[in-house]
Amino acid sequence: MTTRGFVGKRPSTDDATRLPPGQYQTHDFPVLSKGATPIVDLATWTFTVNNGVRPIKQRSWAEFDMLPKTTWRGDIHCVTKWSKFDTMWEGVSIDDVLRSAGIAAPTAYVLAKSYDEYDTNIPMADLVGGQAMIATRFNGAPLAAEHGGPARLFVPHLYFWKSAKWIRGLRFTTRDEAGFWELRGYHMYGDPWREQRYTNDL
Ligand SMILES: Nc1nc2c(c(=O)[nH]1)N[C@H]1C(S)=C(S)[C@@H](COP(=O)(O)O)O[C@H]1N2
Ligand SMILES: [Mo]
Repeated sequence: MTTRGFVGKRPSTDDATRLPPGQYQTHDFPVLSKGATPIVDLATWTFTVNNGVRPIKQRSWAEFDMLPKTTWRGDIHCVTKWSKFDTMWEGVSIDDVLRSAGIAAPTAYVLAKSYDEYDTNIPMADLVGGQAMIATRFNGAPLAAEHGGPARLFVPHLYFWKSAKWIRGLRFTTRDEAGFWELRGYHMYGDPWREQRYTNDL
């Protein structure tokens, strides 16, 4: 048997099973933003939960920072085809955000709303049960501004555009309403394992 010099070009079997279809592994942390990084001041930062247009709970940074913290370690997948393994995140789980406010989800869908006017839709079922958090730290340090600091939504089982940076709140909606990228051809759900990149992907 001869080897053909491909050693090191293919991912190891272990890495290959961790890569969703069409993805490659990167060791960088690319920045993808629709515009400039907004200036978000902790002194005036608020996190608001809305039922439709009606605010039902608002927190300052000081209030938010007192909520119990959770950590998550694993892989993230961007629709532009990079995946990054073994990332570490810390923040407040959506379960704790709601529980501490005494809120039971009034509808089945959420629009995550951001300070740069970005938004993205996620079913409520994908935000609970420890699947998502409002992340404030990445790999042991405060989340950098270009990656969404001071706080971003983090939903690692969906493509990374669902993890809204510079989050300012969650809006419960009765229907599954398209957000910024979903209105521009991207998939309403965005499961990397089913390769749901674009609107008409099954
Ligand atoms: N508020 C906001 N959130 C956002 C975006 C954005 O432009 N604004 N871009 C999305 C996209 S398309 C991706 S792939 C990820 C990129 O996150 P990163 O810059 O930390 O890699 O953030 C998502 N969240
Ligand atoms: Mo993206």
